[in-house]
Amino acid sequence: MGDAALLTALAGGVGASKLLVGLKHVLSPRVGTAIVNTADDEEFYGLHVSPDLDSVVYSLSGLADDVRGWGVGGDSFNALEMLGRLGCETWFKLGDRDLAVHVYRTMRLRQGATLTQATMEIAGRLGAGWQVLPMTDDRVRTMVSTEKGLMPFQEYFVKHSHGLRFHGVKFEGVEKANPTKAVIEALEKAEAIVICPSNPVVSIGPILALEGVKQKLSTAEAKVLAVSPIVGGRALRGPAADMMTGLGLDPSPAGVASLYRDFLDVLVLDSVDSAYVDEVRALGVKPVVADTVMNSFEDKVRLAKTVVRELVGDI
Ligand code: FO1
Repeated sequence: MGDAALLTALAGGVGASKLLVGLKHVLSPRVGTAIVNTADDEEFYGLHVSPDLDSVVYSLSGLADDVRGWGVGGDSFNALEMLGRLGCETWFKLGDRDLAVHVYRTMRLRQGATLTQATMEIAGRLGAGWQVLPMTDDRVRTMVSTEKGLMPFQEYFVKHSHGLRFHGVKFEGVEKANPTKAVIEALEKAEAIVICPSNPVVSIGPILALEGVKQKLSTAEAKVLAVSPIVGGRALRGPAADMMTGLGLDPSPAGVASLYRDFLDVLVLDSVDSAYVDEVRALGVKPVVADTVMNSFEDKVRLAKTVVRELVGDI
């Protein structure tokens, strides 16, 4: 890969962040780009919260809480406790340091900065070391249809612990939203494209739903590789498998490959799913079997090495 290390990754939050930490390490000192889902963004206490952008930035900066996977490691929750005493709902656990980032982002947006500018400032100042790009500067909102009606993603995911029956999903505002110029450029100039092991429906889905993104992926000269977020019929975290089933897809690497088949060259699937290699190959996608569960830093680096080797040969 050239000096500019033009690897572009499509990312959601927690699952993506783990692989990105490995990729950053393997590609260092070259700098990659992460295009991140913002359809999970929500407003709390008047502040613009971007959970996936923050999970990616905190992880790349070495600030993430490794156990929870979201928020800042070792954070305190004094402000949240006080907000509770003031009668506010506190089901979304915003830590004190995390809150400072939301204050900064909201301040910059009110000053007229775009979400892209605010994110580049936050990522730069916290030391992410990679280019982190929101998928759009426009507002797109994931709304989940459940037995209790339609609700914003964070309400479904956190307040109801993704325990409600999933009927479907829509990305409000996506028809009018555009990927940013920086996003299009990162896809056009990429020498390799990675789709991180994030929920294909609600994390990668909104990025792919933006006008022009799928077309850029299918016409890209760069190889496109995805890591399956489904292992042994289940998502490692969150409701990806239930959502795939709800949408009539097989919750398996083959289901993931069929969702991405229009532009996907390679799918990395876990060793426990090696029985799916023929089905994946039949979809025109090259299967690569590896250990994809990332618990330790070594796991993240090992998987990242497999990914980079597949994309660009020996490193
Ligand atoms: N996820 C939870 O399951 N519970 C929380 O209380 C929670 C708080 C939170 C605060 C800041 C942040 O950036 C992320 C947070 N997340 C929390 C994660 C987030 O809801 C999801 O991981 C993503 O939106 C799904 O990709």
